[in-house]
Amino acid sequence: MSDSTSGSTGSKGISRRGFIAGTGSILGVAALTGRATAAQAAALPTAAPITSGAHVPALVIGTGYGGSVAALRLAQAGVDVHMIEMGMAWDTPGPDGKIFCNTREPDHRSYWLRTKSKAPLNYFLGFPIDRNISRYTGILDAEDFSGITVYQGRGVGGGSLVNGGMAVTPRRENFGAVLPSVNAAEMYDIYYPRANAGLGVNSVDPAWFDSTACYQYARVGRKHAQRSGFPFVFVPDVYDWDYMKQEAAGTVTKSALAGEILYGNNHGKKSLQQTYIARAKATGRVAISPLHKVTSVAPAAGGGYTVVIDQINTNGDTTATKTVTADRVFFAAGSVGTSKLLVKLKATGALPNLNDEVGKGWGDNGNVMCGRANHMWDPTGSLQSAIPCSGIDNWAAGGAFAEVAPLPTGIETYASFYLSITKNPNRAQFSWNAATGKVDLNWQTSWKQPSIDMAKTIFDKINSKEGTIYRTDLFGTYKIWGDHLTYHPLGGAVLNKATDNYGRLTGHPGLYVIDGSLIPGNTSVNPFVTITALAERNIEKIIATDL
Ligand code: FAE
Repeated sequence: MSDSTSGSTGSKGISRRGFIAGTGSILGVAALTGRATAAQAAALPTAAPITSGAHVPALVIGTGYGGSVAALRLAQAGVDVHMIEMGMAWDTPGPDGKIFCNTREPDHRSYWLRTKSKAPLNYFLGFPIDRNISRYTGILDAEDFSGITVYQGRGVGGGSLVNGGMAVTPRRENFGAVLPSVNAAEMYDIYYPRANAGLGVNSVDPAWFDSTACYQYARVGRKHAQRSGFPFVFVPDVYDWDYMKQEAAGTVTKSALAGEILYGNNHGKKSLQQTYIARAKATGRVAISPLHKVTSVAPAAGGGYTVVIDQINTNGDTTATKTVTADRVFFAAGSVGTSKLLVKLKATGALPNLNDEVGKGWGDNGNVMCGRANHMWDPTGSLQSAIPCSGIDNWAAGGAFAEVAPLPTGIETYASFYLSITKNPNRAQFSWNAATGKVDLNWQTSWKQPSIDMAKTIFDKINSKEGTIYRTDLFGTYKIWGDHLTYHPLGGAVLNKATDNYGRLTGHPGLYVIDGSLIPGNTSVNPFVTITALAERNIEKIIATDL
């Protein structure tokens, strides 16, 4: 399939019957939790990149969770879709035979257009650990704003390529604060189950967890949490736990047990490439153009939208600029990508009717990191699975949910490491800077203080009980808190504010937001299941009523 113009059913041709048929297949495939292998996914039909002058019924900007859900469901309803992705396809092994590099040996594949790595945990024993790399369109973008570095996945699959796969549905009693305008009963009865099935979410076998060396760090985390009276919870994941068992048994190539996570997993993890995107490609109606970056969307003279796209090479240079038209455009470039585009397009007059909510309501999901120094008799293990599987839930009492995170260094560190998600109330705004021609974000590092205070409700108590201290060597010299970053950007085009209650952008019919920018800054847990479930809800309504 080329640029999707060939399909017999344009977006305007969707009938109610076609939609119902599409829904039937949705329900059918939602029952599947198996995954395609990377090789199988790559073998599915791929399209030539989009050509200048093409007309597409539906153009999706970005291939993360929101974009993949939109593409699959539109295609199942008979709409031809073209997905535009600024990152690489990540379907071809490098000279070492692997598609992705591991966290211990980051090479050019690790970072998006950087000449030095920028690891989230960037010191060890007080020494900096970042290393020089050659500039390349690598998989992890550490995007710097004035007060925060926002980590994001780049490539076909978006954040699913680099994340820990922790697939957490928020507690129902917290949902009202997460998405106040959304019917919780529908979400918990229909869309969260659909999202969990579509993503292939599953849980660690508790008996194996109790016996395997690679989760000793999490068992130490459990012991310390429980001795201080905190609820310890297992967290579901999209990693294939049977594969991990085989890794531990030494019968398959190691991935989670070889430090693969932040720069991609070569085996075991069900990224979107193995789930939603594989199924979208299998419809024959979805084409993807990697290394293509959308720079403009504006109303077209004859209806629909004119979309301007830069094709880039692996050095980040523009090699071609293409102009296409689309009947409908779905913004799925992630919270930062979508917000930056919309703020720029409103300010520069390309989309003048967007409302003043665009760019507002951005939060960091309250992310803050810290480590604790354990006693010598409490080792956390030299072999650590890179896939976290547990957390400490002190949300109700202290406003913090802490992942018990790995430090997969390959050596004994005597450290417990945590990524806390906290109820941080601060919200930032994106704005257009005409002088630099860039979009700024006004987050301030000091706005993390509420997150630190909430995380301390857990770790001060554990330290006091265990007679232990915070590590001061992981984020600098004598620095306890990793308060300079987030993995979980959310908001910037908030549901029912910048858009209607289903993601339709105000003022420009046919434009939709369908990613993490709809969520107002916090999900109380790791966000991608909620992003996926909300996208499932919204696309169902859009297909039923707009097409
Ligand atoms: P996202 O997945 O970011 O996809 C957006 C896509 O759009 C990307 O592929 C971009 O390259 C592309 N793009 C951006 N701008 C353009 C443009 N102008 N033109 C073309 N393409 C563009 O968006 N969440 C969890 O729930 N559990 C976890 O365990 C977890 N761990 C994480 C670990 C790390 C290191 C990171 C970075 C994130 C983690 N997350 C986790 C967050 C999660 O990956 C994130 O919330 C989702 O990926 C966001 O999904 P979206 O669909 O909003």
